[in-house]
Amino acid sequence: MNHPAFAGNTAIEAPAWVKHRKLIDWVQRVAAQTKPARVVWCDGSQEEYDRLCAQMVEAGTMKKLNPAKRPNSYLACSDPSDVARVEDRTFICSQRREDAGPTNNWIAPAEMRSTLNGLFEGSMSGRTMYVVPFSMGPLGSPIAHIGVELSDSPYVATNMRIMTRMGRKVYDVLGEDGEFVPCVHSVGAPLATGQQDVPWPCNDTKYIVHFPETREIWSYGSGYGGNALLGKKCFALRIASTMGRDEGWLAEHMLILGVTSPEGRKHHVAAAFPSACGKTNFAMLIPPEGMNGWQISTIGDDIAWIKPGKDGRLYAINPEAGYFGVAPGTSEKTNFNAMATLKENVIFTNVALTDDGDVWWEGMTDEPPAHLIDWQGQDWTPASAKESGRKAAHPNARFTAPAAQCPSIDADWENPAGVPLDAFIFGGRRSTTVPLVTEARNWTEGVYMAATMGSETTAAAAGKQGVVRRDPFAMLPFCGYNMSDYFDHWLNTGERLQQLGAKLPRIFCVNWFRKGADGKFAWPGFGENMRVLRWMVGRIEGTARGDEHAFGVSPRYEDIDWSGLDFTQQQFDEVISVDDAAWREELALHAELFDTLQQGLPEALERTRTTLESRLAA
Ligand code: SAT
Ligand code: MN
Repeated sequence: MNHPAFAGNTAIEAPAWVKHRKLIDWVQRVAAQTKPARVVWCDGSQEEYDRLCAQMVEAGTMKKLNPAKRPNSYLACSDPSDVARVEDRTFICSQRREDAGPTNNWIAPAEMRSTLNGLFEGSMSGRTMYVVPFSMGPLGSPIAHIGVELSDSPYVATNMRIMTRMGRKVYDVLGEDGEFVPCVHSVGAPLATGQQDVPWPCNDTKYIVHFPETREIWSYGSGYGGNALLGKKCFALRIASTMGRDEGWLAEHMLILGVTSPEGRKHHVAAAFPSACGKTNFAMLIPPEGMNGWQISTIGDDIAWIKPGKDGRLYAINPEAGYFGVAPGTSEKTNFNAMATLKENVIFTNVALTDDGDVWWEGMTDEPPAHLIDWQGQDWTPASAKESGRKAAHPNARFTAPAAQCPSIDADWENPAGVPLDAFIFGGRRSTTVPLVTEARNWTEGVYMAATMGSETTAAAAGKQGVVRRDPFAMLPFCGYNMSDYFDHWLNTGERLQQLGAKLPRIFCVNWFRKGADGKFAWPGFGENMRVLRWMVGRIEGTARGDEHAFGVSPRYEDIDWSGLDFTQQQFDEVISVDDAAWREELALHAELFDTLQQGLPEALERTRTTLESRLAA
């Protein structure tokens, strides 16, 4: 075929710059099975990116946005059925069921391989298979790891170029026999000769499959986000968490930020919140009025790889190179830095298109535009929305943007050694019960807090929204092995570091989402979260005080810096109070969780639960 979109290295034969025999053999094997019409070996160049985008514009997958408004940016709208991660179709296929544990879907590897063999047979017919080499983490960093994704989706190839270090340079690191995680992805929509393609091919049958022992990923049927960009949740969390368990490090669903005091003292914090609970906003926080001189710098917004250094401290890198953030609710007010990051070179997915060729989503501006094309291609007006309740953007609409474009990006964000962590923060979305902030008394109680975290579900995963589910460490959908073993790994990591005489990061639990009797959020959140962060810094430095209660230490009203904010003691009580009756119920729910996780559950956690219960009774 002579189409310019297929220029470049389109033979199954590898280009000269690929010297890794096993990789080439694997590509040829997968091509023989999936039968693509052609194979493109991605080099990661701008020219290649532009070519693939142009091809998608022609195919109707993307629209090019008005270059005067949003240079070099695109809008992709997915099939209405393919808008979020599919947790019930996500599998951890370890040899032994116990190694996947009760929180993961498990199918025996042999059985799953036979299913996948059927599905992938000819699944790329009529399509192009892209060979996408990528590094999670700065190229060549001792904390980084390499993957190669074979995908029949140009949307995947282009998004991977933003989200990871993708392209030819990766082969230089790989050399002739370097290690990589093989990732195979097909949208599962083979094209017969002469058949007209659809803008967003996908399949009702979906399988997101991980083989932890052989460190392989196979994904079928979805073209969306975490289902298809396999470097992200599949590799950087599910497979990497297993690697971390085996090799003594941590792969976490955490943002990483630096916080610098007016005096210039800098600390680093990693924070775990479930999907669509504000990790990106927190990572890019701008301190509010009255807290001038404090500064937040962004290292990562979703995933942290954390390895112990020789000094016994924990060092974190962001394995990603871009942000795949939730668009709705993002505005100059809620996240100024994100809006600045989105000025150019962005792929938007499932947001609305304005009449002048730009994008819009709910919450971007106070006043919606008078007319839009919504994410499903329909005319949309504020009046029609009122009538039908239809959103202009899908609630899980996303932007894919290069991290380097973020104005608050930390000078050390690509430091191959990572940044030393001073604190971990864990937080869920809870309208009741959990106080604004609590510091754990010690590592074990902190691990307990993280393990028992609950959160109300969001649009980031398919399924019902707003129900509280336990989401240990915000890792429930992302832990690649038995959750109880994962808790054990955390407890052991703490113990090992303590034996080295290292100062462990402090552990805090936060909840920005408490609601008042009126059903409205009782805490202003966003930039005001700086006040909580400042208290944490005080705790790290040994200067901030608090009140000890059954679960740990929380600030009193006078322990928080309120300058520039009108927030009364009474309002504060509403977000910080610990209701004994509610907590007795909460502890009963923890017990239920522990029942499910019984097999291999560290005894220290059950012991902590009993201790908390008796403290509460006292
Ligand atoms: O779809 S993703 O997994 O990439 C985003 C998320 O759920 O956090
Ligand atoms: Mn996430």
